[in-house]
Amino acid sequence: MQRSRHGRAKTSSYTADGQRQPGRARQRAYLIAALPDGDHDDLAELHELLRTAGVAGVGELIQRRQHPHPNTYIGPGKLEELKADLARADANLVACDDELSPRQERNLEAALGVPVIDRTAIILDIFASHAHTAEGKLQVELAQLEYNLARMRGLWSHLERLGAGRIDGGIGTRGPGETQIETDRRLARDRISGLKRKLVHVQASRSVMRAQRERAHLPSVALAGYTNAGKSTLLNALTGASAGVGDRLFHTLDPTTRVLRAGGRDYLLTDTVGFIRKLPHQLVEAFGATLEETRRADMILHVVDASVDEDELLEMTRAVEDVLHEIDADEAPRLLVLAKADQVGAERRAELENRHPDAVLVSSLTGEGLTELIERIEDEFARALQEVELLIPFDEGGRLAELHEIAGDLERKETPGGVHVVARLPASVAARYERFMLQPHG
Ligand SMILES: Nc1nc2c(ncn2[C@@H]2O[C@H](COP(=O)(O)OP(=O)(O)OP(=O)(O)O)[C@@H](O)[C@H]2O)c(=O)[nH]1
Ligand SMILES: [Mg+2]
Repeated sequence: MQRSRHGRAKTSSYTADGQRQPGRARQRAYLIAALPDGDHDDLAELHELLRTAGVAGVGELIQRRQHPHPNTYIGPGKLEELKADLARADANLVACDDELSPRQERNLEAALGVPVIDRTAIILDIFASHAHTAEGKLQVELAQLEYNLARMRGLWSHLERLGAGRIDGGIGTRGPGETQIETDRRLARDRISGLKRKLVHVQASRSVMRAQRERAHLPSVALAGYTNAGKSTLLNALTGASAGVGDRLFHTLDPTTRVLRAGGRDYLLTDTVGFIRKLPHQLVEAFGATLEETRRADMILHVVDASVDEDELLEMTRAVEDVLHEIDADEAPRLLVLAKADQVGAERRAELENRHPDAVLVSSLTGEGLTELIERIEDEFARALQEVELLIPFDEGGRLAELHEIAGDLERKETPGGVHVVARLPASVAARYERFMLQPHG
């Protein structure tokens, strides 16, 4: 797995429920996972997530079991072993590679005597510290609240039972515990609906921008892919933009759109949030509007870091495909872009060509493959273009300007009845020009 060790993210630490507490002593995490036999996953990615969150990994334990233990995630025997390991490594935190049920989390904490955080809480925390725009912050807070609401339910359920059992019916049944639960939940739900309202408001302005772009009918291309694959760097290399780049996970959260000019035609290229294995569903839901950019694209460039080995590459591409499917971005044509070619040796290069014959190998650093990538984008759209012959009356001058913008170079000739134009248009756009059509071409 390609992992660079330089560049440390800012330090943050956690309370048991995944809330970040800046300024506290640095956290030393022990990493745990329960994996079935034959699962070759390792904890490198969890290490990288923790590094991005500013937490040190000081040891790891992988238990082989078909399913995680329902009460304690790892089995009771291993739990004892882990407790001794924690003391030896002087760990003050346990980080689990899966999302834990509230019960598992509570039991683990009770047994181990240190805070336990799960993969979802870590990812949410990273998102929270990388969110800059109003929309990004609101989306992350919404995801965190949804996550906490589920924990709250679990956390309080034993108190509820306690309250109900203590006094059977009548006045006083609603003990302080239960009242508190309901208050907390109501507050959380109120906050969630408040956030959703604010988000609708914030997103309205972005959809105005999108509507303007769509009116221009420029073909749109979205960069999608695993986090840290090199999407933002590629956007910069292709368009001369200066989108933020960083060797840390989830550097980009907010979409950036730039114009890519190729073959006399403009394309809109959008870079957006990266994906990861086991991407928390709360984030997928909360980031619905951001992911919309990918869903609405006419074409998707699936960017993958080609400097990793084939198994890892397949796993990352599969994780991305799963999310694309989950957000209904299945329909647009997809092109696999193997990034960071400068990090790939001759042997692996041959293997990549062999295993991914349709993909394009590029390096944003050396510029290798970028011309071919642009050609492939042009080809993809050219295939979907339809040649039309139009007669635009002189009093519809606006139409001509619009056509220019959509179709780039036009073949045009002034005739007594108007401007005679031959243009290659996307089918959807061609339909809008039907009344000017002289004869459709194939
Ligand atoms: N050697 C090499 N490194 C690259 C290349 N492209 C990107 N990188 C590095 O890979 C890291 C991640 O690049 P980004 O462009 O931020 O990746 P991203 O896919 O936008 O990542 P997120 O926004 O975090 O999801 C940075 O350290 C880049 O400098 C490349 O072509 N060659
Ligand atoms: Mg990025």
